[in-house]
Amino acid sequence: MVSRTFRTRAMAATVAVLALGLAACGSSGSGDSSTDAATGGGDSGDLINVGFSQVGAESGWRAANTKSIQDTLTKDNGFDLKFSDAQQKQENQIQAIRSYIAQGVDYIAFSPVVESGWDAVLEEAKQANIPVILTDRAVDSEDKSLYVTFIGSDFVEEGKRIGEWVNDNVATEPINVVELQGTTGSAPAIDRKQGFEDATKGNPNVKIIASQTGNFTRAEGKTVMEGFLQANPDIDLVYAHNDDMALGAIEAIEAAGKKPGTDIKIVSIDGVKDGMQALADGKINYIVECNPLLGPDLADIIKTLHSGGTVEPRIVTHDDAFDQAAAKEALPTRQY
Ligand code: GYE
Repeated sequence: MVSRTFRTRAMAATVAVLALGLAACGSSGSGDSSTDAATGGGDSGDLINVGFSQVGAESGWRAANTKSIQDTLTKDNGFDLKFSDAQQKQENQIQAIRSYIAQGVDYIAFSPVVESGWDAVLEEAKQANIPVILTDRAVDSEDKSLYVTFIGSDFVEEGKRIGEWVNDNVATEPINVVELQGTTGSAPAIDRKQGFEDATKGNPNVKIIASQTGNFTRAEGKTVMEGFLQANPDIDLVYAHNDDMALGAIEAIEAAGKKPGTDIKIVSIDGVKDGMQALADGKINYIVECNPLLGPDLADIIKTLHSGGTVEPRIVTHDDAFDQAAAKEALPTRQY
């Protein structure tokens, strides 16, 4: 399959990058937008100019994703990366994309904070003949010619896998579920909700009694969970759309004098280190992974396009899933 080809090639690219990285130990920090602005692209020679607009720094997943992109799209690997953090605001992303268009970069890549409202700026990129690559999150534009490809996980599938695990392992008797949703309007929040509902709608034991956004952050996950606990004395399971909100929920549950993972079960998505540690510690019950290491695949896609090749319009990354025993086993060699 396409995704496997990319993974294999991406792994080869990673090895090459690592080797180069060792040789060029301490070379200039890519991704620092002020450094890039100062150098102005005038010294970039044959480097491929890429503008990347990141969602923000809302979670452990995002930190790992940013690191993967900055560690891979380096000068040593043939890239001049301009990187900006939109602080979870769509207007900041639109502004960053417009500035990349004005600078005449070769490629624009971005992870759209929400699904809607991108057509105008993507049309501007198209008019400027700058190919756009969506990483991690989708847009809902009808016009598929506005971007070359979308690389990232299948979020509906992630929610479905959580729902199936809940059906088999917890909802064998009636349960009250509270849901901590991701950022309102974002692809992973919409799709993970959908996938879970698809998997559990045929199970009369699953009752979702409350559902609210925690914006993918630990702090908001905690606050929303505190509200859920106050309003509902009888919660059996928390479905968190990411690990950070699950970790916030753990704090709220412990503060309320209950035992997370036992009195109230928790399932979440991502598989970042802190989440996996909580899973190994028995405070989370099941995690479906969402792989944030998209840098090597992104580099591979851009190099393919740059040498005149074509890529598939949708590239799905591979995700694992972990119960408590599997988390204990995986933790020592976990990369993020
Ligand atoms: O699950 C969450 C992050 O878009 C897949 O965004 C990503 C999600 C990830 O904030 O932790």
